[in-house]
Amino acid sequence: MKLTKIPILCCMIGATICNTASAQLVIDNAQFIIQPGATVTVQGDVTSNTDILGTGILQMNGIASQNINMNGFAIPNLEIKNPANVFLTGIASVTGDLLLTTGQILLGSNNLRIGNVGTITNATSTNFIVTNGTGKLIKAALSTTGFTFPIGNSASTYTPIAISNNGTADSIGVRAFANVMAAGNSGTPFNKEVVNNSWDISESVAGGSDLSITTTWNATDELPGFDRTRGGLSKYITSPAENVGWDLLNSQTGAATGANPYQYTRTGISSLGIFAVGTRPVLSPLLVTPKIFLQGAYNTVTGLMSDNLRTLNLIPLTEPYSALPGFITTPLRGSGGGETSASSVIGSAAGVSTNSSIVDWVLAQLHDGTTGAVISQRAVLLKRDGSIVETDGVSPLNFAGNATGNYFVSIRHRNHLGIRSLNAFPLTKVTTSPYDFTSSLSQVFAGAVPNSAMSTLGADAFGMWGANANDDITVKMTGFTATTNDYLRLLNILGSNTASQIGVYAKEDLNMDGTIKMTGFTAATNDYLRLLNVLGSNTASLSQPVF
Ligand SMILES: [Ca+2]
Ligand SMILES: [Ca+2]
Ligand SMILES: [Ca+2]
Repeated sequence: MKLTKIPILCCMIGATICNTASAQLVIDNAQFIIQPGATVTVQGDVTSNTDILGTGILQMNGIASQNINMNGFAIPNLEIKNPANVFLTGIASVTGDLLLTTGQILLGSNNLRIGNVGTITNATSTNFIVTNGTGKLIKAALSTTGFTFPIGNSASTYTPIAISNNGTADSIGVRAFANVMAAGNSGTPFNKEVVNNSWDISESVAGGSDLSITTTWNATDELPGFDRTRGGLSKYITSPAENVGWDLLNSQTGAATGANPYQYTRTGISSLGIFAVGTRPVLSPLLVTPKIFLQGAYNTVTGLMSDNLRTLNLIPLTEPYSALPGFITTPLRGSGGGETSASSVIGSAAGVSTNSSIVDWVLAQLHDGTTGAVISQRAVLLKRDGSIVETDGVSPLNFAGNATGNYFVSIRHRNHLGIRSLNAFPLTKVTTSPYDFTSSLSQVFAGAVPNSAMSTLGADAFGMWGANANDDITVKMTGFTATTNDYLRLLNILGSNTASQIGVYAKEDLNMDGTIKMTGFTAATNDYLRLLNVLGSNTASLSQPVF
């Protein structure tokens, strides 16, 4: 049927059906009116260069796939009833209702606009709008009433998003696309710990929006490691430069609602862009590069620490602190416990020793800059030159999920006394802040203990006191039990002072060479002599300040 340049009243009031079986409906500058109550059924393609008038229904009812090219013009009501799906080949709008009876609409590069009072009904996990290109589903005049965008990034991935707007009503457009990428709409896709979908949300008139957004996904959309008990909905910020990146804070994370599908809701959104659901990868970064030395592994000649545990393949691939008393005792949102690395980073597979080779795991803690309370913690890696890095052995330590601000930072190690920065200092999101604990005793909090908070390892080199074998915060050789006396702890683990344990990753290995023994002529081989050297005498003691 081709209508050209003459007003035609097709389908009068009533139930009259205008059936264009298998043929195309082409409207070329004609006045085409579908009267109230009428349905125009089309089994071929629809092409128009003008609005379809009236308030009846245009029904796409083919058995093979159909195309709609409205060239930007409007359809009063549209019904999709085609299991082979309908493709949008030009921009279109629906002023009334879009009824999804059977099948999907694939937008490709074209926007589909739902008018001011328009609706979409009967969307399901199989009947929805596929945003398989740059085209968006747009709702005009979106206000407090709210609107659910029944979209998915493929025919089999249904990730609808519901939006209401407490701000100035505006046309809001959304598309879903596969993957969550490091830079929002570009960069490396994350391969774990996210729902594998992003939502790109935009407004017609910049500013004035105050959105509440609820994203929905299925368990099959979740990548390994995603924890829906402590995730959230994150936005990728593109400006200002110092704030670029995913913005989710630990305080905004929690348990998802629903039971497959699941949902997260976030309110008060005034700046639109790309949103994603996840855990650590989409948390707001907070970067710091501490530098510390461990007395037990420090070589006064080279000024580096030994990486014997790495070359002997003794460093566990999962952090040790969760299994030790007194370290990770309180679960904190978004961080702390269960960090893993790879043998290519912390094993002999990493190759010959360099200044950047990994010495051991340390536990880093972030403290509130006012109260000093621990608010985040993370097990990370220590390099031979003293710098502390992420579990990949390269990236700056990331206390993800904490906002830019002033914080104290402390470092703990399984057989050394912990240290904390003397003052709170500024940490930011994009640029890492160095903090060199090794340069001066005045870098660390001294507390009320009689000893210095760090050991003097050499000229201008200070490090964490070593030789703490027994899970407490003192180093001493006095006391009647192994729980207070580090010497007795050493003796107890060996059974006798001539026994040894070889190839171990243990707190009692005070010189961090992979062996526990009390024989040998120097502190480099004899853990007892290491203890004695740290203390200076067998009646001395050292304590860690309380922080
Ligand atoms: Ca706006
Ligand atoms: Ca001790
Ligand atoms: Ca040893």
